[in-house]
Amino acid sequence: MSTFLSPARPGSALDPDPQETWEWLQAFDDVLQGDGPRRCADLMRKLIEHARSRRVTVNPVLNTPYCNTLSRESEPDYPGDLALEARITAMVRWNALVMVVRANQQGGELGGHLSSYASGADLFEVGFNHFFRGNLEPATERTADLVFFQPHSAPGIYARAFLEGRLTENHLANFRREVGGQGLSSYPHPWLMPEFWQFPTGSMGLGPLTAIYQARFMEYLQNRGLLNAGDRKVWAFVGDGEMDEPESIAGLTLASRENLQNLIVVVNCNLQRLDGPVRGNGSIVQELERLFAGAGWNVIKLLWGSDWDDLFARDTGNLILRRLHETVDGELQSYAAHDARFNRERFFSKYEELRQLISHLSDEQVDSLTRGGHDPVKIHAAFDAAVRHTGQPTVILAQTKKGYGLGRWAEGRMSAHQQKKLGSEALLSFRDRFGLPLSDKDVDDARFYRPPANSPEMLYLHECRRKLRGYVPMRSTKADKIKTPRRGVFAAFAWEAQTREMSTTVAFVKMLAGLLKDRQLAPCIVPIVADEARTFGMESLFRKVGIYSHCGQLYEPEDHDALLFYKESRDGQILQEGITEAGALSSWIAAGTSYSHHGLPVMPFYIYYSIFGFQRIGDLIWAAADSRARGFLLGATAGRTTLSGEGLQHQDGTSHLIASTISTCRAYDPCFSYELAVILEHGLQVMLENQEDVFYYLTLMNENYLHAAMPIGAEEGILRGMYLARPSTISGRAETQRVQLLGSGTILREALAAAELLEKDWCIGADVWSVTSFTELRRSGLEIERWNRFNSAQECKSTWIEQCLSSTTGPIIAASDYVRAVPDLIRAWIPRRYVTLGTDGFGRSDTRAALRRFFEVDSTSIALAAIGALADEGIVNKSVVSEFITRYDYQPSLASPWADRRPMPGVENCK
Ligand SMILES: Cc1ncc(C[n+]2csc(CCOP(=O)(O)OP(=O)(O)O)c2C)c(N)n1
Repeated sequence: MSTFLSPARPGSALDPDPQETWEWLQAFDDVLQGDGPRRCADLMRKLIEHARSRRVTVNPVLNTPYCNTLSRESEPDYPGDLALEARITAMVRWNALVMVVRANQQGGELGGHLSSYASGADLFEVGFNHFFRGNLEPATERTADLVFFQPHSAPGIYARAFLEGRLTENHLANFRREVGGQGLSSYPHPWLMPEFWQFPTGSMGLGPLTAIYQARFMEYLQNRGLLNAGDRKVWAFVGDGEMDEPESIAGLTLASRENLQNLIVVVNCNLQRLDGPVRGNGSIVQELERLFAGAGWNVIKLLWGSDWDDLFARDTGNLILRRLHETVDGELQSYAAHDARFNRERFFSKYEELRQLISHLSDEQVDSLTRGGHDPVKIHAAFDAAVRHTGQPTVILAQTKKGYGLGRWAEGRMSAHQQKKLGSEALLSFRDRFGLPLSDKDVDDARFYRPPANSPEMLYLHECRRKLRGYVPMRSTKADKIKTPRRGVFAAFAWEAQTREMSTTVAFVKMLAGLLKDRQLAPCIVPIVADEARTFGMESLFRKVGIYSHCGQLYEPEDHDALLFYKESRDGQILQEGITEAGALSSWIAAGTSYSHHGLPVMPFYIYYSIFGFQRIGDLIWAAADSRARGFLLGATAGRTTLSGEGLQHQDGTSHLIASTISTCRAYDPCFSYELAVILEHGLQVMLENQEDVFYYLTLMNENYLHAAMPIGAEEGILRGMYLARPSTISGRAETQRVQLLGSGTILREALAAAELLEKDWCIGADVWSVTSFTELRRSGLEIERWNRFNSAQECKSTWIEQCLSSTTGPIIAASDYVRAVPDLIRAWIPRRYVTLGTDGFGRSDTRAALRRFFEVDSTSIALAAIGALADEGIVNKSVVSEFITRYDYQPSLASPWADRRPMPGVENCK
């Protein structure tokens, strides 16, 4: 099972001098007896240092034996009434069980899980009765701990809230029946249950990662003097199988590096995941111990219940440990699934002395030997030690049984995770095992149970929560509104036409610097980068607002004599996360939900390479939306052709498409700095003054160009998604020879150039529309479409697209630096022939001009598409198209850029 095993008696074949070994061990035992464990540890440390100074290699030992870290002697007295708590836990277990069973009696389509909560129930209940602090209501100042619950344990959390009177029987009866109201969401979900759940943990791995960054953000706010976090804790309950997700372990060293003593992770080690054992052929507990200890965490192993204490004490030969270290998890799972006879025969009878050791125990006693995660006394001791521990984050590795209490139908079974239905025999057996006061008929009817309000259980339960200041989980949204500056204050430069070229990234950084001068807003701003600040020209902020470091700056920076030196400080404002987009986004979530968790609204601006956003960490962005996070995401170096030389892995052609799938994400692709300023001003107002639970995604480019002046009255269109940026300059000509060109982001400039070309060389009039957001246009289009469907008796409403385009003439050509599916998002509301151009296919490295020609989104390709559309309408002669193709040297025999794939059989490739 593990490399660790300390045999009691030296003298194995591998020991060349048993006598000498024995003398050393004897000497150690003498010190232990005389001077205690601390002295022993000191001596060991000195010995190892000595060995290393003599160049003797001693590999770090990161494992301890397979037993509890805390000794019986170190356990504090249990502060509660164990018998009452056991009865309360039994009731919660029952209601959780019945909730899932009833949901599945309706046909089995709703699903639900019994076994995860069954394994974690005792861990949660000790937390609820003695540790998890809540907020007093009404809460202005938050005092609550932040508790991340294992997602599949949701039924148990609902069942407790039912006992507490926070949920009704009707709620429980509607578990997983959310449509129509009164239902409970399958997993923790702040969007669906905004007054209850705080953290969406349903996607494995995101809970552990975001918990770490929540703990870190609390320290950040405290160090910046914005929050008095006191000794509030972040508790994260995660599955042992879940620890396989890369995100679960991505933040471990950050937590220890920053001494996050406010963080406690409890891994529910039931040794099983969905399909089978987590480490059938090894030991997940020992593996996680090495991992966390190596990452610098305080590790507490909570493996065995109090009834094992006596066995370990009598086991002077360490035979139990020896046997445990021979046992892999797959076998431990079998012991969980089988009865005392099996365990006695298979586990204890391997060595005669071991068999003897338990010979005084009856089968019932062997059967009831508990794992640490089911013993409230042991759990309390571990939680208490974790809460008191200073200087490090703590992980508690709690060994439990999956499906605990569900008997032979699920306990320790391979199929435990998928078990959703239990027959009446199983329910009766559960009632008897946990001594529930239910008649056979109650059991048969699968009735929920809540004792009378004045029962000792209910009085006790409420008293425990009163002492802990309120109920958990509970989500609050009370926070002050923040007055936000008008755009003239932070972006005065953006209104007039510019005389110097600039990228939208630089324009944004200038605006951010302007916002950081606003007295009221400035402290609330949280700039976040993942090691790309210099790429985006943000180094000027280093000196101005400083980079956050929990320990200040312990070195003189190489550039200390420069004006914009690399300044780290405890009250630094910038979160410089290093190369971890997942970590940076987790910080962004923590900041974006601060209004709820701390009653302190702040405004995060996370700027990153846009390709490494929705594509790389899209699931975290979903979690942000689920969390009702507010803030700005700035996808910089965006688009497929603006980044030119960087090539495929850096060129983003899809982020706007993915952004359109997240309903709280307002995505914009601005071209000119005035557009950016209007959107920023509005976004700040929406999120900080109106307190709407939305976030903004803005794409920024690094392409330098001259920025135009804002056309009068363009604001509304900028925000709605399109406005007329340039009316045709040809007037009085035949209105038929006219096209409407739609461009977005940097490709708007190509559309403007195409209009010039069409008008100058081909006598075709062109109006140019800046589409700041295809996604917002689509969203409002869908709304209006639905409204019209349901209100057919009334006059039809028209979409913004129709309002813009219906009085115009000519085919409509839209070009984008993203895949064509982005401009295609609005096809349904386009009143006439619509041709879309985009950057489908693989990207590649070249100059911007070459790339735009390659993807056919440059000005000539837009003009070609316009002429082609006019030809298709019969307005211009087809020969004009051929003439254009020849004049601009297009080679129609080349395959289309998106045909990097083989043609489908029978379909001729585009030629
Ligand atoms: C990212 C992701 N992948 C897969 C799943 C599906 N899933 C739900 S629970 C589960 C097993 C969980 O096992 P473990 O973490 O050990 O928790 P347990 O239920 O055993 O306590 C899986 C694979 C998911 N929810 N999220």
